[in-house]
Amino acid sequence: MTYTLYYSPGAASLAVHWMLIELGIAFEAKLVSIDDGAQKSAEYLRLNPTGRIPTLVIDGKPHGESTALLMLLAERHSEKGFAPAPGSAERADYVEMMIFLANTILPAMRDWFYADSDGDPAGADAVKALARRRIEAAWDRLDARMADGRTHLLGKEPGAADFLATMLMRWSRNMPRPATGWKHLAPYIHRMRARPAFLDLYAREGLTEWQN
Ligand SMILES: N[C@@H](CCC(=O)N[C@@H](CS)C(=O)NCC(=O)O)C(=O)O
Repeated sequence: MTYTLYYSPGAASLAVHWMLIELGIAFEAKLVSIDDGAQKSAEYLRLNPTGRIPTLVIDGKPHGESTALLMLLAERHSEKGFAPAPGSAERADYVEMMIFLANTILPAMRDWFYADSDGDPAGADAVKALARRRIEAAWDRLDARMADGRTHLLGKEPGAADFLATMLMRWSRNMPRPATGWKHLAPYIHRMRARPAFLDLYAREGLTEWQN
């Protein structure tokens, strides 16, 4: 199995980069700097016509969508236990959580950060206000889930859902109400950020903000 990740520091590639490190498998990481607009280069668009990060080339074939990539990696390296096995009692919870993160929080985050450029700048404030409401409601929902004392979103063990959720929580760090302000999310975030692979990820991506 061969993997090449096209990433930009802190972008939606972060969860995939993190999980590749957690898996302890060989992969190549290629920087496509959003700050430099490299995601719109002809070379990158050939791999990912959406011009968005990430792309993961799996055995020679490029694929996008961070959530799908996490689910694929969990499936291809199932021995690591980053997703409950198909048919297991825990699988439904996992699928529901991944779709919630991908379908509710990711698009709201996109609206929060890209309202001006994806849409009409004149309506951006309204788009951002709705996005903020959706994101904060999502933190409420995840906080309520963690209130039973579980250490990770699906129970005791970390997995694909945690890498994705933590990345999304990180993106809220400069929002009016960052995820770290929720009672049960704060210790969860602290736990996820203490993982050696998270520190390794930060070193590889040159990130400094939002550490324990
Ligand atoms: N649904 C996609 C979202 C990808 C996305 O919006 N990536 C952002 C970075 S977080 C991006 O490429 N932004 C640059 C741009 O849109 O030009 C995923 O989860 O992979």
